[in-house]
Amino acid sequence: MDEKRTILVTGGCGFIGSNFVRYLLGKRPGWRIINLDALTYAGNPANLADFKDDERYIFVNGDICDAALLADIFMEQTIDAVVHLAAESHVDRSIHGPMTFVKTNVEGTCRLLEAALKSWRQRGEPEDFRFLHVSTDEVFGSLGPRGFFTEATPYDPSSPYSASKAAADHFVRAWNRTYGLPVVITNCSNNYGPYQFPEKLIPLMILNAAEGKELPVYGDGNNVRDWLYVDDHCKALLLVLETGRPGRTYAVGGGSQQANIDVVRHICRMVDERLGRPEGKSSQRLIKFVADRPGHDLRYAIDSTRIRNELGWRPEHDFVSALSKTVDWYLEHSDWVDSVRSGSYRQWIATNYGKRVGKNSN
Ligand code: NAD
Ligand code: TDX
Repeated sequence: MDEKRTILVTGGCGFIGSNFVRYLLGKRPGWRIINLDALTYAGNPANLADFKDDERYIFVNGDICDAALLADIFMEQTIDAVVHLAAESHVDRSIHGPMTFVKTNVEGTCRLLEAALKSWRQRGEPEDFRFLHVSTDEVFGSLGPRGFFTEATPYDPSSPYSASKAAADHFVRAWNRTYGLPVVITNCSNNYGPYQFPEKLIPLMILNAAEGKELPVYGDGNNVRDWLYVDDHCKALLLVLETGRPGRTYAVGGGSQQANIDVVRHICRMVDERLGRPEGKSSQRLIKFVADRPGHDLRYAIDSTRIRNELGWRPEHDFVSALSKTVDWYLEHSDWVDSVRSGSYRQWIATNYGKRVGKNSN
């Protein structure tokens, strides 16, 4: 691919987006990145503050649903590829307020597809243009105790979040089949690492354990997720962007299935070690089993054979050591933590956990 490419990244101030922008600027120093982000509660420009004065990085504060803004961006810049990460991404929030998910994840994706298609056509349909849509394994619904998701697994989403991502995936594929837009789709498993908003399981549990607050585990804690370290995901995204086949889908998994309760126990042990808590005062005593998430998928696990065999990707981080690094990052970045836990964050914690009655783990 060209030495100098201009990439439009959406949602670059969020968790995966900010890790991806940092990864890309490091791996492809000749590229320019335009980061379009609406700065919802989940978006934080401080995640990329170190690139503020870097001429390769342009931040645009705006909404992917804003067709006029998208038209301006595609007119003013020659965009060689779009990496679409902007989304409402939290399942629990989608249960409390699904319509924002429909707006951003479905309408926003279609607006972006429309703008990309128009510009691609005006530029004579360059073959190396790519629209990389970043999706989730949650579109496939729930696995039982055995088996894996592959690219061929039928869609069966359970939550308003996953239904909105499934709809977006269908539209992206439709723009490829109907209009020929060179799209690629990734469906990945749960990510973890630095800069994840502390409403998601891993950062929430690290911070609550460190602060001596309850650790709310939904249901019996036996739901399983296939954890993918965010750097491994970024590596997969760049590989798919550069070498993925247009129209193709790639399933990306960490190969690291863990029951939620085991994840929480690992975190307790790691936080106890860091804070020098003796056994009798272990964070484990803070674990509370609380009312389950409605429609809670039992298990996700990905068979990544396609991306491994066709593109040569494999995850490099093992779960326990990358989790340990993640625990250190949160404990060492209390300024970042304080800045994202605003009044609206506290409001969310009250909304989601206020009515869940808990029982202790022992
Ligand atoms: P996040 O919630 O941390 O970040 C989302 C970003 O999108 C934020 O910066 C937010 O401000 C921005 N955004 C939201 N609505 C917008 C709008 N209308 N216009 C422009 N920007 C908007 O999400 P994340 O965890 O980084 O996830 C990124 C993508 O990866 C999402 O599409 C998500 O569905 C997908 N994904 C995430 C995971 C995971 O484990 N986090 C797993 C699989 C797939
Ligand atoms: O307080 C909690 N207690 C708990 O037991 C929270 C927040 C979560 N959980 C459970 C629910 C899930 O089984 O932990 C598991 C992980 O939950 P989340 O971190 O909310 O992630 P999940 O619902 O699995 O979705 C995530 O991975 C797939 C991302 O948020 C999605 O954007 C992505 O598509």
